[in-house]
Amino acid sequence: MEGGGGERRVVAVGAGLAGLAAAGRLRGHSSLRLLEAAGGAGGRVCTRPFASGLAEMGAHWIHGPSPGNPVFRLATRYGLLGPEAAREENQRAEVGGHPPLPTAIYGSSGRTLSPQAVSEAHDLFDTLLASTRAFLGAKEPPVPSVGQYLRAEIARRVPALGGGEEEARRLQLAVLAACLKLECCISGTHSMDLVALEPFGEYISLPGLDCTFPGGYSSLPDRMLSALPEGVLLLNKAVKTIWWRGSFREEGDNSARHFPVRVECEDGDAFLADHVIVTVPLGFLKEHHQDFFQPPLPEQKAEAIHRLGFGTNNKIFLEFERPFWEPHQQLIQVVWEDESPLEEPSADLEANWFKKLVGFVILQPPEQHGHVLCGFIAGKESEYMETLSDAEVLGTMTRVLRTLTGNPRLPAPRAVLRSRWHSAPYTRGSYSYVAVGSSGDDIDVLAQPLPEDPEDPRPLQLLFAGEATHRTFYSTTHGALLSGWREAERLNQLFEAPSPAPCL
Ligand code: 6YU
Repeated sequence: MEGGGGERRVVAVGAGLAGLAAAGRLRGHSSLRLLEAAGGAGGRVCTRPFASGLAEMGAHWIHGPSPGNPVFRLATRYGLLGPEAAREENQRAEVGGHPPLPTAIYGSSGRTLSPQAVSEAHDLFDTLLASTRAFLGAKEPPVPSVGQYLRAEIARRVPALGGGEEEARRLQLAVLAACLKLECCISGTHSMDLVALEPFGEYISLPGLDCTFPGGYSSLPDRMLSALPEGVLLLNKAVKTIWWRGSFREEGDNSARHFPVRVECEDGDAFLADHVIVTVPLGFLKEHHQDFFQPPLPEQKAEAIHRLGFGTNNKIFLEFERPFWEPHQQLIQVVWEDESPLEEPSADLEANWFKKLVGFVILQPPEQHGHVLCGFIAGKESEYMETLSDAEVLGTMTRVLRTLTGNPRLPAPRAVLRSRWHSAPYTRGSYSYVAVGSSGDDIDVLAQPLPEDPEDPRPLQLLFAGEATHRTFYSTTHGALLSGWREAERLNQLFEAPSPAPCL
């Protein structure tokens, strides 16, 4: 069956935002199944109860909440956002992905650093980061990675840093090292040395002051799910193998109806389909694509999967009996005063993993959340943290905070909760980035449906969605949502096209 008319069976794999968006947009199919490995929908949008409020284990903010952002539009339509997000001046704010929030900066010597003391380094870092955009389209960027470029520029400016004073210069370098770590969290990578310089400017930051969901980010996938017909979503249905380019018939069906795709699940169930929309994370594809698709993916697609980056960014939530921070503060930034971006960071994960922690978001308002900090940590140190017990993480965080506050008797947090995205078997990390050796073209190759030949009589057997398939909004919820709509529209167009001669 091709083109319009006849039975059209569609299976979508993965019920994150991309899968839910695709399922909600499809028209003209006769049967749709959304298969999800986990026990609930939402994927990397995952709100959990913690303390007296909620904790976002995955996506935290709408990045760039403004009319150009489809997540913002949908959340507004569903009435899921607070009054701040509705304010037009907030929607117009251009912050380039780095919203200015009231911040306390804690140094490892146990003192709080004044904003003036660190502004030189912050301003320099912002300027250098913005200058990376100039390399978009460059045939020969000066160095392969964002990290190498930033460090080379920092090295050139060292003599002038801190007004030439040795101690002040060391502090500026330590702040620059902290800025680099924050950038690792934003890009979801172990090191900015892994992030390609030339395509870095292709990522688009939308205007708007990042906002959160008062009822939890999961309220969005919950609403999207409630709009789907009952029975479409099947939970705890991990897909094991997608057989494509085949000719499969339902058991006991003696009609001439054959399907090109058979989706086989871990539990032995199987679903025959004309089209499968694959929305599993790039981390899962990296680990499993060779067995997950039979026959295996074409070489070009497999290479794109290998080349693109997928790293880890985790959160550590800590609940305190009483706040040790000022009520108006929203962020705590951490500076290890002996660090420099010009020196190799320690490779001893066991001894030093916690130094990769960039700081904490203070969950607001305390009446809703209790006194809760949300720490961010990326890279191998974050993956090492996943292997520790809750008690070990809580103990280390207590020691770190005692050092940073200079208060050896600071009470320990009373509860801890952390994400473990690298260990999650159906995710294997947090989100994608364009790695050295890769480019935006690889994102497009990943998004390309199969079979490749547009004249194939059984077109669009495999379609690919998910955040890692969006060339300018990768790593975000809006990228995921748009990618799902994109693939649904691709099928809708096929279904609406005039039907060629039937060919069974
Ligand atoms: C955003 C934010 N955010 C923090 C953290 C994380 C992410 N993101 P899904 O994985 O959701 O769905 C796939 C499903 O498939 C899943 O349910 C699986 O169980 C299932 N599956 C897998 N295998 C299967 C199988 N075999 N069978 C059946 N099912 C299977 N985004 O907009 N704001 O604040 C953050 C953050 C810790 C982990 C984020 C944020 C990323 C989003 O969460 C993510 O993109 C989407 O939810 C993915 O949806 P999906 O449907 O594609 O996959 C220059 C430059 C810089 C570039 N980066 C800048 C942006 C920074 C990104 N922001 C990150 C920050 C935070 C805090």
